[in-house]
Amino acid sequence: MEVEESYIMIKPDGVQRGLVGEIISRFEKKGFKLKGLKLFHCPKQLAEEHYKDLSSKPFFPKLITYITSGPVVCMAWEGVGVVASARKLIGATNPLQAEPGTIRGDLAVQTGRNVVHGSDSPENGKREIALWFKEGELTEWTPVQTPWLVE
Ligand code: YYY
Ligand code: MG
Repeated sequence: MEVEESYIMIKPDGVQRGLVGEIISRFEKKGFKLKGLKLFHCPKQLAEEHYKDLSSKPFFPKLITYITSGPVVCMAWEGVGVVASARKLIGATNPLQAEPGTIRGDLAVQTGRNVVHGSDSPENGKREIALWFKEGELTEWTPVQTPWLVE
């Protein structure tokens, strides 16, 4: 398995509902490395670029209104297999179908308020991190726990 990067974002409902610490903690405890973190109220243009693959969907306008309705928490996480693993930690798109123990399964009820985003491929992880973070906003570092997580 490769070291990959995933763009994880706590959506405006997660921020407003006070779930920031809870959500960050799940990725931290799993053992991934945080490389970038900021609170950010995103402009419509950026939200549209981020979700451009969904621009023809009927829910697209509502999705853009939701994502731009308040600050989000933008994160870049790195680790072996982080993209697929983060998607498992997040759970199914529809929170009512998400397994208990996942973020959406435990903390949300509606697809249109599903509290968190996670990249769906390593390529999109890179693309989304480059989209949401400016040069100098990402930090390279070695957590002391690394040798206790990776052989
Ligand atoms: O990757 P994931 O977030 O699980 O789902 P996507 O199919 O990429 O859709 C992105 C985003 O769009 C989803 O998290 C909520 C919203 N959405 C919606 O509001 N209604 C749908 N029927 C499908 C998706
Ligand atoms: Mg997606």
